[in-house]
Amino acid sequence: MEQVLRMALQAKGRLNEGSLKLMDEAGIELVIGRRNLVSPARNFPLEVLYLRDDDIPQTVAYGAADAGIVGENEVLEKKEEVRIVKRLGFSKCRLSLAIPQQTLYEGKSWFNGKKIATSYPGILKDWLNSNGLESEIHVINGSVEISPGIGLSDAIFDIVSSGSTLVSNRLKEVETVVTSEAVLIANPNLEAAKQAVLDEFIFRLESVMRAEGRKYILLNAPNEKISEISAILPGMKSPTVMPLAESGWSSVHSVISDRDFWEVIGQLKRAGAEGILVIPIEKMIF
Ligand code: PRT
Ligand code: ZN
Repeated sequence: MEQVLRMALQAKGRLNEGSLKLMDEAGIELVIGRRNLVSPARNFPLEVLYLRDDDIPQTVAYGAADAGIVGENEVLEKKEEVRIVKRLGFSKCRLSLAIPQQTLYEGKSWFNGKKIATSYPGILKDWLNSNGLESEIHVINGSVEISPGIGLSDAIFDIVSSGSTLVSNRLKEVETVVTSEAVLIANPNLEAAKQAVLDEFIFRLESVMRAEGRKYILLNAPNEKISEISAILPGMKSPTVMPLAESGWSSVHSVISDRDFWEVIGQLKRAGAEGILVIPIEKMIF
């Protein structure tokens, strides 16, 4: 019998939408809505268990779920025995130390003897130790950013994304301790059949992620210009070249990345390319 892989996802919050989008892009159709604790998939040997993000590392470490999607910050904080199998590129943020804007900051030793409010005492403690600093850690869950303003702490250690929460609380970021993004984690001792399901899931994710930021390009070129044009196009291998009905002309197909898109288009035009067509790519399978 085929093994069902149990995947823990955040029930609601910042990771939920991105996690469900990945399921969708991997072609996995979940049977029931997210209100239920468990949703089986209709067309893939997987079921989703909806949890609070804080509980995902432990659930995966204990094997109550086989895999999960969670912020790397939670994995680092909880120190549970899980494997990070893939970085997923969304929900990017950093864990930083911030102090009141008007305060003079001359380096890490500022934190000696200070009181720091955080929901991430584990990561903070490690950072303080590795820098030989001694501070008082005040653990609070939620609204960490208001604590210096109300006199509860001298500094905070919290998640920063755009930085606007810090600004509106008159704080400044002075040290970035770790960066984080959503990661796919797995139990370190998965049985082979479940590992095979996980591998297929990862293969599908990679096909989608590889396609992001790339475009398919088609253009027409006189035959004598094809080698020059091929040299401009990086592509997966060498470009596909097909003869056009009009003699002496060919159609050239390749893949280009968004990053150097306009530069490449300019070079192609100067090299004699015409009728350039650019189309989005959904998936790339190698
Ligand atoms: O209910 P549950 O426990 O599941 O959710 P939660 O409330 O604990 O977590 P949630 O949904 O807020 O965040 C889940 C994960 O998203 C985090 O663990 C991070 O990995 C990631 N993430 C990415 C963020 C942010 N960006 C973020 N900006 N998590 C929180 N924030 C908060 C931060 O705490 C601060 O209050 O947003 C504020 C800062 O944002 P900026 O843009 O103003 O800098
Ligand atoms: Zn949480």
